Amino acid sequence: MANQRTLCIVKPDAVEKRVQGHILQRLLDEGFRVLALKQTRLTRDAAEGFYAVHRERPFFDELCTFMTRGPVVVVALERDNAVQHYRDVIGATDPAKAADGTIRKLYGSNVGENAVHGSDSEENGAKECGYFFAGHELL
Ligand code: 3AN
Repeated sequence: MANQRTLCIVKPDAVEKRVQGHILQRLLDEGFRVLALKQTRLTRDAAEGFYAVHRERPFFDELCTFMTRGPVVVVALERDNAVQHYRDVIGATDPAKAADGTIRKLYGSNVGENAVHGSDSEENGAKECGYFFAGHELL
């Protein structure tokens, strides 16, 4: 399968637990290439824009409050079959339901504080990388 891009965000809960290095190493071990990487802090506007598709969901406000409570590490990744492979590596949205050995099982706390974000399609993977990084940073 062709190269795809997907976006990892190490969420505030995982940065607070100081496991961002473990998560990055796992992704490297899984064959992902890091195209771009930064630690940043999301503004409320940035979080609401990123999660705009979830605006009508009951947890939207809680999600944006959580995502802005501390630093995040944003990583643009590339690999063949990146979107599905990454989702396999992170596991189910709810860490309690995630398979053993997945990132969310290892480092997530609950369905809201689940350690990492993952893109859900090839189209969104490319779009989300572009939300955080300029085109020349993703070459
Ligand atoms: P995923 O991140 O696995 O694609 P989505 O797209 O269903 O999951 O949800 C987006 C984000 O919203 C999740 N990463 C999670 O942090 C948060 N979320 C999903 N469901 C809930 C919920 N019931 N309560 C609080 N936060 C939630």
